[in-house]
Amino acid sequence: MPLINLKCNEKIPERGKHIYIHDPAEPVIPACNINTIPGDMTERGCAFAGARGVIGGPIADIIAMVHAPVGCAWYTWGTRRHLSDLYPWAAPGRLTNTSFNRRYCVVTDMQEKDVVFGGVKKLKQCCLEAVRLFPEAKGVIIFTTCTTGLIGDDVQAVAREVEKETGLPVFTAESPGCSGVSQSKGHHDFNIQFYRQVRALRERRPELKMPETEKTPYDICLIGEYNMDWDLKVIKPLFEKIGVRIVAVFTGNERIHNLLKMPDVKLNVVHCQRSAEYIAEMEKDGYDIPFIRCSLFGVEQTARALREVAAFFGLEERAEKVIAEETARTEKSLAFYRSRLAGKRVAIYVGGPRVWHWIKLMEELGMEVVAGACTFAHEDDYEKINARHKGGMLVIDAPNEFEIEEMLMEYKPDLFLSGLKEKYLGRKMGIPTVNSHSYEKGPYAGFAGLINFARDIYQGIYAPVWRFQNGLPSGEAADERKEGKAACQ
Ligand code: CFM
Repeated sequence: MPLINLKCNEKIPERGKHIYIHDPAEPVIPACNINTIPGDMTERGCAFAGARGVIGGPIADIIAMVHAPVGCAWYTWGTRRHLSDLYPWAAPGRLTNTSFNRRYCVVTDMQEKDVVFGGVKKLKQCCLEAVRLFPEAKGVIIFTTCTTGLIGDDVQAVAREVEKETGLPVFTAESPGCSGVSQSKGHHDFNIQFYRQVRALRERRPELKMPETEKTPYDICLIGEYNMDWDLKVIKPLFEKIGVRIVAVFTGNERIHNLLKMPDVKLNVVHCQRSAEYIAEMEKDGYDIPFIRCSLFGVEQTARALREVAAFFGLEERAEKVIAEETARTEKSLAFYRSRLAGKRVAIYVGGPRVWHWIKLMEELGMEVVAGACTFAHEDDYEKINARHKGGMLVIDAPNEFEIEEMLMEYKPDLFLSGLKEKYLGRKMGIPTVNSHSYEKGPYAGFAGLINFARDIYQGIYAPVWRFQNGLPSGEAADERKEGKAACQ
């Protein structure tokens, strides 16, 4: 079936071109990555959120200087967990003194007079003050937002001055909130600007490149992996066991001096292909570094990723051994969850990629994705969804809250993989939710992560609280859950 529209869109029929039911015989790519229709209560974020929150923010040892009125910085606080500090056991020896990065948000606090007369002086002062306050910082990234973007402060000039005075590398990420249709624009902006600035910095200061003597033939960079709830704790050892070395992760909990070595690797492995394939493309053009796309969720996809990377380096044998060991261990733990989750119907609402990352994973657990919504997906994300799903799934591009509600009412899923905002909607309707952005108790990636994911889904669906459910939305799913409750008490 091609495009459809939902009942709630009676007043905005244009939304119809964003919604379809996937039919493999007649795959549809909906309208996407375009302006929000005026009056549509979109759930999208701004371009700055994409640059600061998603990509720049996870770098462990830089000061993320937000050049903006204070409200923009507030948005950066608490949006993700304070990873560096809370879980030092996760990567021993790598995480000292980095807690400032997640514990504080640093902002120039632009006032009316700064907007009228320009904020560059204040920005420089703030950068110098922040470097003084956080001596452990190894670099600075200055982010502009709508206000400073519109008044046209020359933040690049300030960056050069601060770099000169402090000796630290100072980057700029100019991606004002209003510069694109969603946070996706901020991903793109950050990729392009960071690539160019790293390139220029390496030319100005060649000592920052990786010395030839330190290079190995098995060096890779993991691109588009942001270490949600310590996903890297399970991902890194897998690659290390097959014999490759991860020189840098763009950008999950990575240190800036490693990111400056990105052009020194032999292969890029791209996980989130929405937010970071841009930089892999640029490295391919600029430095001749090939890249491989992968999904590191679920047994089948993780195994395929390891196989493809191993094949590139001629490490197939080691990879097969790792895959066999890990699969056997995972299967053992999964048997129970599979028996409890078989046949459950799932709705997913995330940024985009995790819909296609997880279709196969849900199948591995015996469940079926019946509906998926993406905040900022592009054409290639919908191509990937269509390629992975067998058909019959409702797909919504850039949904508004009413559409999410209708999706849940109509499809009555047994599980809603959602974000922090929408989970309340799901729970009020009696539908269990699992936080699909920063997880409940992760990591969820790789083999070991799948077991955590299955456990959290199981605990959600079979939580005793559903006993008090008042029948919304009633039906089989709720009855099954009632039975399940009895079983787990
Ligand atoms: Fe990539 Fe991500 Fe995602 Fe994303 Fe995100 Fe995310 Fe996401 Mo939340 S980088 S596009 S902007 S996979 S934060 S780790 S879970 S919406 S689908």
